[in-house]
Amino acid sequence: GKLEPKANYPRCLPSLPVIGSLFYFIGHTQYHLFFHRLQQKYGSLYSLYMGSSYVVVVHDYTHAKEVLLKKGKIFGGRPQKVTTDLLTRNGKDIAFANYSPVWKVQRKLAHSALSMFGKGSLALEKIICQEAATLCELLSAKQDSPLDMAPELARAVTNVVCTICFNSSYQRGDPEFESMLQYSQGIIDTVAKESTLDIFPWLQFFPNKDLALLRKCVEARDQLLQQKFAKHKELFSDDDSANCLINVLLRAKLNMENNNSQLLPGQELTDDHLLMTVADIFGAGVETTTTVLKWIVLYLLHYPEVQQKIQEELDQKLGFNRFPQLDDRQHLPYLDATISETLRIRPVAPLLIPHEALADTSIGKYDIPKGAHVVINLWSIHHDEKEWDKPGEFNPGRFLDKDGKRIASPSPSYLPFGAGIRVCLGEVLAKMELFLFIAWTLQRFTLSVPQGHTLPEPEGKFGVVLQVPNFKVKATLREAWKAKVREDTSTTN
Ligand code: HEM
Ligand code: PLO
Repeated sequence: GKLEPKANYPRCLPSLPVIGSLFYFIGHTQYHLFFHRLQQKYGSLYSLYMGSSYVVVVHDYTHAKEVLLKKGKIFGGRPQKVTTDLLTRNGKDIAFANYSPVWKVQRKLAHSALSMFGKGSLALEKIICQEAATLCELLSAKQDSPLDMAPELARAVTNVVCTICFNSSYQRGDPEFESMLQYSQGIIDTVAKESTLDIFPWLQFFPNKDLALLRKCVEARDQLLQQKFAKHKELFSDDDSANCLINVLLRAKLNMENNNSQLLPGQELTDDHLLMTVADIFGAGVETTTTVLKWIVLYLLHYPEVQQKIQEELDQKLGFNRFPQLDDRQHLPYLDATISETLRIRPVAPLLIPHEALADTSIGKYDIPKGAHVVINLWSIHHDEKEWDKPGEFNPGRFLDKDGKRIASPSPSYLPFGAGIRVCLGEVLAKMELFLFIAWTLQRFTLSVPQGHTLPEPEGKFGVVLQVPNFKVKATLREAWKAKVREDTSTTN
C-alpha cells in the first residue's frame, strides 16, 4: 500500500528504492535474533521494507495481542510468497492462505477432524502409546550406543498424523514411509530459505537449485496425497462414518454440492483445497511436534538435573507397574512445566507466520496501512526481561508455584501457539504427543551425551520452524526399570 504523508507510522529502518532495507540483512540468517537486537535502536515496534513490501515488526505482548486478538480479523490476512505459493497451489491451504470464505470452511473442517481425536479420545491415546512403545523398543535395541533419535521421533509422530489423516499407519522400513520423511525434510530445508525470492519474485524465473528441490519435493508429496485421496474416494460409502481427515473433507464436499452451499461461484471447496488442507495438517502435524521433541531431548542433555526430577516425579506418581497415560498429565506438573518451558525458550515458530493488514488500521498509537505485513517476534515476547527472570535460562520451575503445582501461565508474555483467528489448530494434539512420548521414554531410559561426543549447540537455526542441530544420544535402561523387569520374570517363572 501507499503511505500517507501525514499519518503516524512506526519508526522505519533506513531504506533504498527497489531493495528497501535489504542491505541491513546482509550476512544475517537468524532473523528472530536480528530483529530482537534492532529493538535497542528502533524500539519495540518498528517498520522496514523488504523490497517493496512494507513490514511492521512487533516485539511486545501488548501490541501482539492487539494484532492477534483485539484486531485479529483485520490482521488475519497472509502475504503471498513465491515459495509458499508453490507449496500450497497459490494459497489453497490453511496456514498460508489469505482470509477468505473457503479458508474459514477449511479451518472449521480440519478443526472438527482434529477434535474428533481430541481430549479424552481413547483412540488417539492408544495410537500415540503404541508409537511410544515402538520408540522405546527401538531405543532398547540401540541401547548404550550413540543414536540419532531425530528420525525415530519423526517416524513415531508421522504415524500418529497418518492415523488422523488417513486412518492408517506404516511399518518401519516401508519405502513410502521413508520417502515421506525425505520430502518433508527437503521442503523444510528450502521453503523459508528463499527469502530473497520473496523480495524479488522475478528471480524465480532464473535457474535456482533450492527452488528446483522444493518443486521436486512438493511434487512427490502431492502425488502421494493424491493416491491417498483416490483410495479413500473409491472406498467411500454413505454410511461410512467420517473417521479420518480425508473422509471428513470428502463428506463435507459432497454435502456442500448437494445442499447448494452458501459459497459463491469461484469460491468453492475444490479438490485442490482438500488436498492442500491435508498437506498442511500433515506437514504441521509432523514438523512442529518432532521439532519440539528434539528440543526437549537437547535440553535434557544440557540439564541432567531436570531429567532426574522428571524421573523422580514419574517414579513417585506412576512407578513401573504400568505405562504412562493421558490421565497422568495432571499429576506430573514438573514434566508439564518442562514442556512449557521448552516451548518458551525455543518457540517452534519464532516469528509466527507473517500476518497482513486487510484494511487501514492501527497498532497502539501508530497507523498501519492496508497491505502491511505484520511480523510478531515471538522470540522477543518469550525473552522479554521485563516479564521473565533471566529469560535465557532454561528453568521449568518458573511454571510452578511454591508447592510445585502448575501455574497456568506465569506471564502474559507467552504465546507459543499464537492467538486469535489464526491460532494453531494442533495445540491439544501436540501437547498429548509431547507428554506421552517424553513420559514413556523417561520412565524407562536415561538420556545422556555419548562418550566422545559434545553437547549439541542450543542456538537453533531460523527457518519455517526453529531447527534443532543434529546430535546423538545414549539411551541407558534405568536400573529401577531393570529391577522391575527382573522381578516380573521371576514371579512369572
Ligand atoms: C499455526 C505453533 C503444532 C496446525 C501455528 C502458529 C503457531 C503454531 C505459532 C501460527 C499462528 C499465527 O500465525 O498467528 C505450534 C506449535 C506446535 C504446533 C508450537 C507444537 C508444539 C501443530 C500441530 C498441528 C498444527 C500438531 C496440526 C495437527 C497448525 C495450522 C496452523 C498453525 C493448520 C495455521 C493456522 C492458520 O493460519 O489459520 N501453529 N503448532 N500445529 N498450526 Fe500449529
Ligand atoms: C512443513 C513441511 C511440509 O512438507 C509442509 C508444511 C506445511 C505446514 C507448515 C509446515 C510445513 C511447517 C510448520 C508450520 C506449518 C503450518 C503451521 C506451522 C509453518 C512447511 C507453524 C509452526 O507455524
